[in-house]
Parts: sequence; structure tokens; C-alpha cells
Amino acid sequence: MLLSSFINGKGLHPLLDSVADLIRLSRVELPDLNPLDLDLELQSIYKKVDGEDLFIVNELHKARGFRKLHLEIARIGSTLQILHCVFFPEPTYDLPIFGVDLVVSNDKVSAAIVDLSPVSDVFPASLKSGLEEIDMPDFQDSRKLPEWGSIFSSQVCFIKPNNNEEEEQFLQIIDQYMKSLIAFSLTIEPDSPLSPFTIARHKGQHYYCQQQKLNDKTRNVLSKTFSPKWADRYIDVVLFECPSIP
Ligand code: BLA
Repeated sequence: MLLSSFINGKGLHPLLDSVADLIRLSRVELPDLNPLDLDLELQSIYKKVDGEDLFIVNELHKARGFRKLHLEIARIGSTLQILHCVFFPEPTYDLPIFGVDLVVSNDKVSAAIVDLSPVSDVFPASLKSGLEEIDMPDFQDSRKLPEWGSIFSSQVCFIKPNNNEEEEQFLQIIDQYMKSLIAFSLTIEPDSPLSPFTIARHKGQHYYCQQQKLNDKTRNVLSKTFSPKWADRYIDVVLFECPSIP
């Protein structure tokens, strides 16, 4: 399969394709949207492993209020497809981290998670009350969070969708979380870089990244396909990089 057709969604599970489109359409609502530099070799990764095509395609941007908007789509062998998305805020803004992970194995979505994860003790009140108003459907298969998942909020949605209707409902939750976050971000002004609130949120992002790095499932897939060393670098530099605290 050609990389261009993969990027255009051909051969992708329809939920991944719809979520990628939704994210692309939503992020353009953010002011000052600009692409972020990434080493060419890490932007689009193609490899043939045991006759199977592997692609990883990364889209990286920054925008007002957000230091990094990352969308990654990966097809690893013929059986595994992944959509990974994280919006990391600028720590000067009182914003949570938006994250989505979708794992498709043998054409079935095995894991679908979306959250607006707190990075400080106090979650912005008006954003919280908006999220609590969102009607959470009664999904048949809720999944249990691993121990490192204490970083997620009480509004996290982690499921294995069972049919098209549940997939559509999950897409709607992503849409509502992303819209709420973007709308809220437009209403706030940044704190100063040295404010204790900024520093606390910066520490919160560090902790979020540290905990995500404990997900052995991500590391194992990348280590097996590339190498343990490559996997560690990719996780540190692309997936969960976090600049040090000044
Ligand atoms: C689970 N993540 C997984 C699984 C795989 C990956 C194979 C197991 C699927 C399953 O249990 O059904 C693999 N995820 C990847 C890879 C990448 C990726 C290779 O993103 C990137 C190249 N993970 C995130 C983000 C969240 C997240 C942003 O990257 C949440 C917002 C969550 N993934 C997450 C959780 C699990 C998971 C909670 C389940 C872990 C478990 O059950 O132990």
C-alpha cells in the first residue's frame, strides 16, 4: 500500500479515519495554528517487516494555548492499526491535556480511550461543569484502567466499542471533549511563565508523560517492530516529550 493512500485513509478502519478527520477539522479552529518541526526520519516512517508494510505518520502543530498538538496514525503489520492524539497545553494556560488512543486489532477496535486529563489540583470549573453535562452512553464493554492510569480524570471514557452505534457514540464524545476544550481555551488568558500555577501545571505535564511511559503495551509494540532503543527514543522524543521545568 502506498503511503499517500494510507494518509488519505484508504485501508484504515473507518473509526480511525473519522476520528482523524474530526481532529483535523477541529484543530483549525485554534488561532495561530502552525506546523512544528520534527526530524524528517520521524515524520513519516515506513518499513517492511516480514513482508508486511508498516507506516507511522505524524502530524505536529502548535497553536494559541497549546505547545504541541500531535496526531499519529500507525499501521503496524496487517493486523494492528493505531490512532494516537495528544494536545499538550502551554503550561501558562489553565488547560487539561486532551488525549485519545484507539487500537484496532484484526479490524476490531480493542481499546478506545478519550480524556481531558488534569495537570493541576483544580480542574477549571466551567470546563468541568460543561463536561459533566455530556451524556455518557451506556457502553456494553467498559475497560478497566491500568495502575499508571491514575493520571486520567473522572470523565475518562475507556471502552471496547461493540458495534457501529457504539463507535459513532465514541466519536461524538471525542467531538464534545475537543469542542469544549477548544471553546474554553479561547476564553482564557495565560498566566505569567513564572507564576506558581504555571509551574504546577508544568510539573503536572511531566507527571502525565512519566505515567504514560509506563504503558508497556505501547513500548512492546514499538520495540518488537523496531528495536527497544528506537522505541525508547520515539516515546521520549515524539510521543511523550516534555521540556524540563525552568
Ligand atoms: C493500550 N496501546 C494500548 C495497546 C496497544 C497500544 C497495542 C493495547 C490494546 C488493548 O489493550 O486492547 C499501542 N498506542 C500504542 C502504540 C502507540 C499508541 C504503539 O499510542 C503509538 C505509537 N495511550 C496513549 C494515550 C492514551 C493511551 C494518549 O498513547 C490515553 C489518552 C492510553 N493505551 C492507553 C491505555 C491502554 C492502551 C489506557 C490500555 C493499557 C492496559 O490495559 O494496560
